[in-house]
Amino acid sequence: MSAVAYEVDGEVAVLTVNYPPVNALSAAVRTGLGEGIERALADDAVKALVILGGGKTFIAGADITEFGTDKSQVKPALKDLQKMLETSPKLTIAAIHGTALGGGLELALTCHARVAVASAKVGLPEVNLGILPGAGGTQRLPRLTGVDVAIDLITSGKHIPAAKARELGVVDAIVDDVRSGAVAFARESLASGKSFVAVIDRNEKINGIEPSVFAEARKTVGKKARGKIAPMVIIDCIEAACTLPAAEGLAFEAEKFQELYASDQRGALMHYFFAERQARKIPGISADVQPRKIASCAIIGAGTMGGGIAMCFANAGIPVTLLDLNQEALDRGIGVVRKNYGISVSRGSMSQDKMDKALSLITPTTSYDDLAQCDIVIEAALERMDVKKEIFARLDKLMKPGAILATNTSYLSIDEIASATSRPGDVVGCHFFSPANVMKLLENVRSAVTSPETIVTVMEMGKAIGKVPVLAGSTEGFIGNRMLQYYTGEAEFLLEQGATPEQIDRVATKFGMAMGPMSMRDLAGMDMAVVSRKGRAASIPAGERVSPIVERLVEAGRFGQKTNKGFYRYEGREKLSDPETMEIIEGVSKEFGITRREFTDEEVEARLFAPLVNEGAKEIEDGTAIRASDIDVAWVNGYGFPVHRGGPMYWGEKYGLDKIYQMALDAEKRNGPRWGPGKLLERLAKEGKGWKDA
Ligand code: TC6
Repeated sequence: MSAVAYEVDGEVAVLTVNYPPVNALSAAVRTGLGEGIERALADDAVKALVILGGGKTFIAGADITEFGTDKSQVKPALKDLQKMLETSPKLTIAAIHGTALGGGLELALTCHARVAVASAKVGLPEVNLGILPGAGGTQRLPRLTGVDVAIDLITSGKHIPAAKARELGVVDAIVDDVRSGAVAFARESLASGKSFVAVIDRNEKINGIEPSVFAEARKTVGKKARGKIAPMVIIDCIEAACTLPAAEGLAFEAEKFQELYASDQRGALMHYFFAERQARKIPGISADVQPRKIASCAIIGAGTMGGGIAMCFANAGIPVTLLDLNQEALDRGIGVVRKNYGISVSRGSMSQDKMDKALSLITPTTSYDDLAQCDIVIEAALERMDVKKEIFARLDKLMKPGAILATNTSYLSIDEIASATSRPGDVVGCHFFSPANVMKLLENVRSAVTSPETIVTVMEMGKAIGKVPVLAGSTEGFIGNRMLQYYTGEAEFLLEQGATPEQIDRVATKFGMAMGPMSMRDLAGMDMAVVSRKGRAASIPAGERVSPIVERLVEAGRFGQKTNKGFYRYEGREKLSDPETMEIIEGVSKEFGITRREFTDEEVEARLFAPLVNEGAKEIEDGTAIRASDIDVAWVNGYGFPVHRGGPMYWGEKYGLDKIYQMALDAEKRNGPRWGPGKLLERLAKEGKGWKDA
């Protein structure tokens, strides 16, 4: 059966793409569309043709699963279809519902007109895959929207709603019903004799653009891109649209597309795209297991974390009851939530209306009784096992049957917390990252007895509240924080051996990390690190080294940004090097008889990230992480790991698991047993294999 259905409705041929899940432009779809367009053009009774998507959506882009395969070479190519549509003597109309993305929108841009239902969204998100809209997107979109808007849309990959698309001229009309609306639009256009100019021939909005527009864009976009190459190349293409004749602009774009397609970043970003979707699939849980409904949520603790979590649910339209036992703390918590929403409104990223609606969904309370009927309760109280167990014993008695009992702990055992209840199958970790209303990662943590239904529910819930959920097992620190200690730990060992805070941070940010490890410590507060390290001291085996640099800085009153000095000295927002820090670091080197030496940036980079990979491999080995790509998803969304590097495990495999293994052996000698390689890494390194063989 063809992937494209062909029907004739009076004078209008209707081509419906039926290729679930997202009607991507696979070989089958391109073949079906090619045949359908030819048939419509050959039929004298047909005067116009409409292209629409069957099921949930219009065409969501090129078929990424066919990239690099023989199928991607099957004719007609997308460009052949576009040529047929753009030069068709009969009227061609794209009828959009769901999403028209990437190649899907580019196909629509070669139709003579586009109509959309109000709920539809359009966008050119190729940048998120490390490529650019290589089917004319960078040449046609600016001709409709103007240059500034096109730069914003294509370099960010954002999806815009139909009303906005209409305002920008991307869509010609909003219709109530996608099919009948498009057919009616076609009939009216035929009846009125209205003529449409092909988008590629419209030059009013791209004429006379000053070069300074692109120079400015390169500055702004460059800052956000943090090492990603595609956004910058996209600006080059849009500039070409404004400076070259159309055919040459299209050729320039095609050449740049090929360059990006061949880049390592494209490989990494496509890995990440599939990794994020794979992370939602939990082996061993049957597809018959249905999630429970989460229509209300309770949160215990109105501190920074609890307030942030409340915002996530309220933003998704789910009512939240926020509990704190102390009225003053509750008022303060709600005040912070209100202030955070206020900032979003003042920045224009949220409307006042939306803020009011979100706030109205958050009900503060000091009474546990108000929580009983909620579908999920998330505890975000003090990070102490005795406190958590007491709360969970209470929740066990209080909450309605079937409620999910979740804890936001960042490292405590879910099994032990669950043991305080009579329904351990309903107990799970929902570890949000600070600030919870901003950070995308939701690390869901199962105990040995968390029920499949509970797991499926929190994974679905994560997606519903706009998070990227990853499932972890309950070992200390779960996936992310368990690895983090080796990253920050190695950074401190590098300091002892001769690197400087400035060099380490520079290498990390050049690599693409949102922030270097030393600046991160200063931001989080080193006094906190000292407390947490004391708490974990018992789990550190004898003979293992922990650098005392952080403790020494704290002893010298250098807590971080809050005391205006930590690894750096701060004057207002300015971060400055401080010789006193170096004296402290050099003092530690001397005390431990470590000869300081210079490090190349390459050495620092490898030393910083290799321990993450080593610990990640151990997490796969002991079941804390289901697969290597889940670790990548966690690190990209929770720890600022650059997505265009694919995540630490992807990076590690590219760098060489054999080298990571050798580095772990060296680290074991220097720092102690926990730094050594596990069995899995050893096997993969010795057999020359990768994570898929784990
Ligand atoms: C392009 O067009 C380049 C053009 C240049 C010229 C050549 N192909 O995200 P979901 C699968 S590049 C193949 O969970 P949602 C996805 O893997 C492309 N498969 O659903 C998943 O499969 P699974 C530009 C695709 O409802 C399933 O669909 N376009 C594609 O939350 C459901 O996905 C994009 O970058 C695809 N293009 O969101 C759009 N897209 O079930 C990328 C999705 O086996 N896609 N799948 O795991 C999206 O942003 C979202 O998928 C969505 C639907 C908004 C379309």
